Amino acid sequence: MKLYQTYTSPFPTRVRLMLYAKGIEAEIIEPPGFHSSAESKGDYMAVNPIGRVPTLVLDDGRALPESEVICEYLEDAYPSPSLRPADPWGRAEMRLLARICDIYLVMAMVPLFNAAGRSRKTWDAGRIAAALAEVETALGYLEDYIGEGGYAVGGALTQADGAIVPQLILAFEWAPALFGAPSPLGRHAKLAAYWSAIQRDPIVARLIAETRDAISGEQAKARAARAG
Ligand SMILES: N[C@@H](CCC(=O)N[C@@H](CS)C(=O)NCC(=O)O)C(=O)O
Repeated sequence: MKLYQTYTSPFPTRVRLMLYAKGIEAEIIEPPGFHSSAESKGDYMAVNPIGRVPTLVLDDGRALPESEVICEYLEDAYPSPSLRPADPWGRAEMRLLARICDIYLVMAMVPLFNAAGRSRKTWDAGRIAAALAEVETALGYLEDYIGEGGYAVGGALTQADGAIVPQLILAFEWAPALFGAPSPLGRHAKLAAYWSAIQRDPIVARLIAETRDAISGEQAKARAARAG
């Protein structure tokens, strides 16, 4: 099995949580030239015509895009240990939290991702402030529904943690640092308690460390490119 992905991206991180938690062996492949341009994605477009990461490729060559679909596939194909709550209501809560991330939080972040990819000289302060306000609203939705037992739902790791944690790295750390805004952490008490507790889970700690390393690596490359 192969996972095409990049370590800076939140969606593949959600899939790696499944691989690590279930002990599934997969070759991790970072498509060369991925984040630069559509043209530079080259052969990767044949693997995933949508042109996004992640893509899971099975040993027989079948390829599956879309992080949530991949996670559901892995859960069905490798049911133990389960990353779904046992009861229907818990499963609904897990899917709700993942959906809030995908629809509200990620969409709110898009203008910030776009700005990050462009020179600071082109940044529109009004647009950035509006996007940060949208992020704040979406974090409020997560605050309404996040579990209070140290995990997103109930007392154990589920797919919802995989959806939420990478987005919180971006919302709590990456965006405030890049755009010089105060971290939203202090404004969402339940999310702050979750953030502090979830980092004690060893699988989540590994994912966070991988993401932070990848983000600082990219930032160092960007600084070197600007300097040179
Ligand atoms: N809905 C997709 C979203 C995947 C996505 O947008 N991935 C980003 C990276 S986080 C991507 O590949 N963007 C295209 C690019 O960087 O060129 C999923 O859940 O897998």
